[in-house]
Amino acid sequence: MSTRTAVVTGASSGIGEATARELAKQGYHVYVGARRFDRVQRLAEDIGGTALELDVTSEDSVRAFTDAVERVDVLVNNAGGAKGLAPVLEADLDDWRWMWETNVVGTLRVTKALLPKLIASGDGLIVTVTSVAALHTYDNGAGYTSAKHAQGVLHRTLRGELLGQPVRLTEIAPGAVETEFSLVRFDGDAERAAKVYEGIDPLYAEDIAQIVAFAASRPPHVNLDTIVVKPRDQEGPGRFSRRPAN
Ligand code: NJP
Repeated sequence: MSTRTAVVTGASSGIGEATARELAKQGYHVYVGARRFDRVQRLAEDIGGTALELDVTSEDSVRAFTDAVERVDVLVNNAGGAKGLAPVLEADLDDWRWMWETNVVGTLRVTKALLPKLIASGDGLIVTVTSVAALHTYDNGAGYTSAKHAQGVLHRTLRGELLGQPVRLTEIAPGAVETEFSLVRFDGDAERAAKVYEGIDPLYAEDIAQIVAFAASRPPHVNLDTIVVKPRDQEGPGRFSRRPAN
C-alpha cells in the first residue's frame, strides 16, 4: 500500500507543528505549509516530510502549494488566529479582514483545491481546527468569534454536501492552548500574551495533536463530527478558574 499522506496548514508553530509531528509518528508523509518557510523546512527535515511555503490568504500561493501535493488522505485546516481584542465600536477593519481572510477564506481556498484529491484517496479526512469561539461569542472578540463561527459553518456544511463521498469531517474546537496564538493576537506583546495563561493549566499543542491523530486513526466508517476540548480550568471562552498570583 502506498504511504498515506497528510497536509497540515500553519505548521510553523503551535498546534500545526505538533500535529505534523504526531501524524508523521503514525506513518504519514506530511506536507507542512506556512509563511515562515525556514521553520517548516526544519520541521520537515525532522519528520521526513515535505516543506512548502504557504500563505492561505493568497490565491497564487495556495495554487502552488496544492499543485505540489500529489495525493492527500488527511487535510488539517489549522492555519489561523486572532488579531486584537476590541469592542465592535472600536473594531479595526484591517484586523477583521486578517481574521476572515486567514481563518475563513483561507480554509475555503485550501479545502476547495484539495477536495478532489481527498475524494480520490478513497478514505479522506478533513480536520478543521476551529475554536470554542466558533460556538460562543464573547465581549471584545467579535472579529475572531465571527470568523471562527464562519469557518465552522463552512466545515459543517461540507459534512452534508459530501455525504456519499469517501471523506470524513472532524471539527476540533479547542479552548485555551498555550502556543504563539496570544502573541500574534496582541501583536508581539509577550507580557500581555502570558496573562492569558496565568494561573491556569492550559492545554498544550500536543494535546490537540493527539486528538487529530486519534480521529485520523479511526476506521473509515467512523466519523468524529465535533470535538470540543478545554482545559479543566476553563468552562467557556472567557470563564476560567485562576490560581491567585504569588
Ligand atoms: O497558534 P500559532 P495555534 N498562511 O500562532 C499559521 C486555533 N485556536 O497553534 O504563516 C499560512 O502558534 C502560522 O504560520 P506563519 C487558531 O485559531 C487556537 O494556537 O508562519 N499559515 C502558524 O503556523 C488556529 O486556527 C487556540 O505565521 C498561516 C499558525 O497559523 C489554530 O488553532 C484556541 C497564515 C498559527 O500558530 C492554530 O493556532 C482556539 C497564513 N496566512 C483555537 N496565518 C489557542 N491557541 O488558544 C497564520 O480556540 N498562519
